[in-house]
Amino acid sequence: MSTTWHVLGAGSLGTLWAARLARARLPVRLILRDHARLASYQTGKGLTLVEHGVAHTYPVVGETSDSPGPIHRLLVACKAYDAQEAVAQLEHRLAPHAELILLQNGLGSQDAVAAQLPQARCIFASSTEGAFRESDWRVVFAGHGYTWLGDASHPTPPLWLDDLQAAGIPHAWSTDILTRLWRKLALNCAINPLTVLYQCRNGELQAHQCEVATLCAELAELLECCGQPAAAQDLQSEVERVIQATAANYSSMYQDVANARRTEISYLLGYACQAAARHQLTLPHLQQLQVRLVQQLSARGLPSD
Ligand code: NAD
Ligand code: KPL
Repeated sequence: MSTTWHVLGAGSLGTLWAARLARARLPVRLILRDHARLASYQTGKGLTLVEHGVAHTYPVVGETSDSPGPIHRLLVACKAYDAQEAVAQLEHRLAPHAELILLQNGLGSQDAVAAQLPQARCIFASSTEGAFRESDWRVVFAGHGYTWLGDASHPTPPLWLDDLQAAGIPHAWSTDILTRLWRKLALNCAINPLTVLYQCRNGELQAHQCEVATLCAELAELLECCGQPAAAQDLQSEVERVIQATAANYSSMYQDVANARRTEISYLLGYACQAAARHQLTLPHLQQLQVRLVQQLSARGLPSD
């Protein structure tokens, strides 16, 4: 019998993963915020995944953090700013050598969770898959992509990658997961804040090529300084390629702001600016970008952390 996958967070990515694991008949349990959410979930038939316009519902068992039973494998699928608290609520249930898979975007939350649980194995993930919640318990698989998983302190891949294979979750084990996360962070810093400030789709940043290039140069300097030279390589051309390839899309940060949701700024641009400060690196355009973004968020009544 395979180890049960506990999935923390019934949002977009949590549902996408839980539904595919359940589809492969792997044991999955979904951890919901509280008893009210659990009661609401239990009035339905399970989690619905819409893929290529076709909906399928999977009867995944729901629970809360105070349900009984140990957790051996936990997929943490909440936002970066919720990760520490969400994991703390489950600490009493974690088996001594539990494994956690951290799906959070950006950097900072993964190290915080790993420091909180020195006994556990924390595997970091970086995903290019895209999903959004159409309604409660119903998620649309919007963009097929790939998930890289890795453990910066332990290069051996876990055996459960076979479960991901069985579930049709495209993935690869990465021995340089931090480089991947830094690279993604740099891409997100060069694109997402500008889409919020100019209120535009990714493609419209082609009209701000100089600003994007200046930010890429500063981000590359930061990556070099942080010991991530591979993540700095050809950054500008990749940012331009992503802007072109996703021209019609609104960035995730744009969507968060448009829907009056808290952003993950502290784990993206905020993390980059803090790292620059730690290295006494002056990156005027990046720092100015953070000031402008914080002003914009505050003006909209959104948290700026
Ligand atoms: P989401 O907001 O859709 O889902 C997060 C869920 O976690 C919510 O349902 C929330 O209620 C739940 N949650 C928070 N705290 C909890 C707690 N203590 N107990 C139980 N549930 C709790 O977020 P998402 O879009 O799935 O994103 C999750 C992470 O994945 C983010 O860091 C995001 O940047 C990253 N990511 C998302 C996508 C995507 O397409 N959605 C793609 C790549 C990366
Ligand atoms: O990851 C993205 C996002 O919107 O968060 C892209 C498409 C790369 C834009 O930064």
